[in-house]
Amino acid sequence: MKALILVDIQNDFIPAAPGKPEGALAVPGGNEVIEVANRLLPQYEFVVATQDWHPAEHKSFASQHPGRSVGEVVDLAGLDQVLWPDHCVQGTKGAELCDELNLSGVHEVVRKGTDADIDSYSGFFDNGHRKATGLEDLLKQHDVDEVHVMGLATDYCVKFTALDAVQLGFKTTLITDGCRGVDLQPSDCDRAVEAMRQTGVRIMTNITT
Ligand code: VGL
Ligand code: ZN
Repeated sequence: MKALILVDIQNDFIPAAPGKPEGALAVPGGNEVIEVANRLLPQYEFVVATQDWHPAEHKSFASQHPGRSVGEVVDLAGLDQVLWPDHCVQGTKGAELCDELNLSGVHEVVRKGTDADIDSYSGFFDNGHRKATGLEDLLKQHDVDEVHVMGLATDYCVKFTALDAVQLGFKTTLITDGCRGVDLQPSDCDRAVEAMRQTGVRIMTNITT
């Protein structure tokens, strides 16, 4: 079976709009993926949304590293860690999946990044591949052998979710028009798509399934 994975379509990744505050880690054009998701999700028998879900003192937050600022890289659990603004804090409005997302078409939500001491870009594992989130088991329970991946952000959580999906043996497609990225460095998103392609992710735009 084929599943759609919606990566981190949460308020904190969405730019300001009339009547809506800017998300804490707003991804340029992030709002534009919502209509793509809503158009596609009725076409899948199984839809999973991932949710970045950090404790308030998460070590990926620059605020937890005195003297450091957003965008700097530190060592965390032996891994390079980009420091982010506080975002997707458990229980906050910013951590909620976007209101405009048609949640009635989402069958399961998988939370990640819950351990304060390690980040989790992938929907499957933390960045050290130490603990699984349960997404792989969930997909296998539903006899999923193929996943289509879209959401935020192309160069972080979408990328690592798609790479892990391939590594776990799922036939994996990236829906590029359903993704937007951070581009902390110019072309990060282009490089992320290329890395996915080279690993075996099928790259598709304007998918109609
Ligand atoms: C993400 C940075 C930090 C993402 C999550 O969803 O791509 N990026 N946390
Ligand atoms: Zn995060």
